[in-house]
Amino acid sequence: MVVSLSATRFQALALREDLERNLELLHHLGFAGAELAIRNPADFDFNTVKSLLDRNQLSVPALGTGQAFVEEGLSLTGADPEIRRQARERLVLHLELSARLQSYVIIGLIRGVPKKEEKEQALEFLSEELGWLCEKAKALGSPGLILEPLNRYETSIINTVFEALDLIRKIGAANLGILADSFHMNIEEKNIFESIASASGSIRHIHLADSNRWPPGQGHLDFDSLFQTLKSIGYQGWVSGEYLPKPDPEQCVKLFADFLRARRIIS
Ligand code: LER
Ligand code: MN
Repeated sequence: MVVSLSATRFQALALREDLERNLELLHHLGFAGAELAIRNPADFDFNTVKSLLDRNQLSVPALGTGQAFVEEGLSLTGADPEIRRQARERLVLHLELSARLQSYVIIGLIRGVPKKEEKEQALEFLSEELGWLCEKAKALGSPGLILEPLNRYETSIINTVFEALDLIRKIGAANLGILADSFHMNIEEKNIFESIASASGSIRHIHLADSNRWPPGQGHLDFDSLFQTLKSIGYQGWVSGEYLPKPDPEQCVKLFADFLRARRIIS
């Protein structure tokens, strides 16, 4: 499950703020990991967070970074070089933390939301910044970065798995992969399963939400075919719940745990 360490305007987050209580809930329900959404790693004491994770036997597969854009406007493609510099600097803090926790660093909304006429330039900035960050990740001992295609209502660049693959090939860094989110894919992909299969070597992490961004099982996405596809490509990574707190924050996590348990994804 994705867990935010602080309050945020980003809505598709069932669990936020009370980290101690949220991690206990996840442990109690049988989850093996907590994906941490962190606006600024400098705001948290590593040892405190790590001891809560250890106490609840939770790994951290990935770190979310989008709140730095949503709350502060930091963007890798901002027209202002100072904004790009601050975004890069912030992501270095995420990379340092990711090296300590052995998690991927997510490139979602931190890539920014360029206007139509800025798109071409923005893709050049993104390519340059990601190339630099991938080198930095390697030097720091981080597992690397994962680029998340987001639907067209959230950003104007990298909406599909193919566009992500294309950029990754151009950058040519082995430690840059894809985070595939079922909610975004349902809006943008011609065929979710074919897209996943075509990017099999690059898919490093999965976000699960149903068609309406409620927990899996509460909409009309075909998750059994999705899991079958992941199995067929030999996917060894995590699947992480990122959805709206519906019907309410605790109930939706319980529903998701039952959904995963029925498919033997958690025990
Ligand atoms: C985040 O993982 C996500 O899916 C987006 O909608 C916002 O970054
Ligand atoms: Mn997502």
